[in-house]
Amino acid sequence: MTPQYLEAEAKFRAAETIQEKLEALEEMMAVIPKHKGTEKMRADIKRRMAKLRQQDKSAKTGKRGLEVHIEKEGAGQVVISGPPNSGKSLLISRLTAAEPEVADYPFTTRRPLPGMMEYEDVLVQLIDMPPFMEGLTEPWVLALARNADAVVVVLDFVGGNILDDMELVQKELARIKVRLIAPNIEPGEVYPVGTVFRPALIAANKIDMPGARENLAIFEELYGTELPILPISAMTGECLEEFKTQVYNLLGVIRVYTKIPGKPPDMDRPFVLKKGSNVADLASVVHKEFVNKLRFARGWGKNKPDGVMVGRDQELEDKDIIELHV
Ligand SMILES: Nc1nc2c(ncn2[C@@H]2O[C@H](COP(=O)(O)OP(=O)(O)O)[C@@H](O)[C@H]2O)c(=O)[nH]1
Ligand SMILES: [Mg+2]
Repeated sequence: MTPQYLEAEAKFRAAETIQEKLEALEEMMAVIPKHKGTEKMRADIKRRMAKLRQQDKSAKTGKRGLEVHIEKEGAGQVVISGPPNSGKSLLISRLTAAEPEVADYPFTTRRPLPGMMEYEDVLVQLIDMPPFMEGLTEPWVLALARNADAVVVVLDFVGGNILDDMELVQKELARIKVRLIAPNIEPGEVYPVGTVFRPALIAANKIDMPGARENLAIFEELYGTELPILPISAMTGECLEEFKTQVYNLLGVIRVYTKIPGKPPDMDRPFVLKKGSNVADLASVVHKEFVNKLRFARGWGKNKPDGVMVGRDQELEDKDIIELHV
């Protein structure tokens, strides 16, 4: 390849916006030697140009440019959202095996990156997200938040302007009628038709830095009654165990262990059910045919003294052990 081509290619790699990428690709196309040996590469450049033009067009017409859907896994899906540079990626890299890029300049994360967080004996899916930006948050980023089971808002309590940042997150979500609420409460006010409510936690990040605690006090005064706020440090690991617990609690799920009569319970693999589920709900996830064939059940756990007989309608609690008799 000629030096001109390599230079254009380097420009492409460094390009940040669709426009810059397109310009670099055009330059690559212009300087690439045109012979049989580069046929494939030229086709590839053309394909990339077409794709970027398409994205550009959809962005301008306000259509959804890119559709991103992430299959839910584990006990629930939680998006890690917030303004640029607040520490989302560092947090994910601490809690999961995912290895997102962490850097002290904004916009390092351009694609959502899921990772699984271990909490006791279950896994919770966390998604590292591109940042929210005033009026510019990509529609698919907002759609992911709408589709998730819960939302964590990571704010930088040192370098960020926390009040503006929080307002920005709420404003962006309001564009697609998503409203953040504390877990386990019923929305009180009247909201626009079609509003969906997502349980949320505010992670007051960078609490290891001087000044962060003072900002936390101010922030708590304004948002403390609306949403749970947990000071953490993705850097030092401070309060990350508590973070895991609170994230799990956002999901509104319970774990139930099953037991075969005469055998010890299977404590390795709980069934994860929505809070409020009953014995019949458990039976249906254990086996399709169990719901109808269920004769009776025995339960161990909270509100269930050792091996008490429970009916199909008996509500289940986190960590119950249930023996299904079919
Ligand atoms: N002191 C301190 N720095 C942090 C903390 N969390 C993240 N950072 C730094 O903040 C910058 C942005 O982090 P990153 O995870 O890339 O932010 P993102 O844009 O929200 O994904 C990096 O330089 C991180 O090292 C923290 O808890 N304390
Ligand atoms: Mg990031």
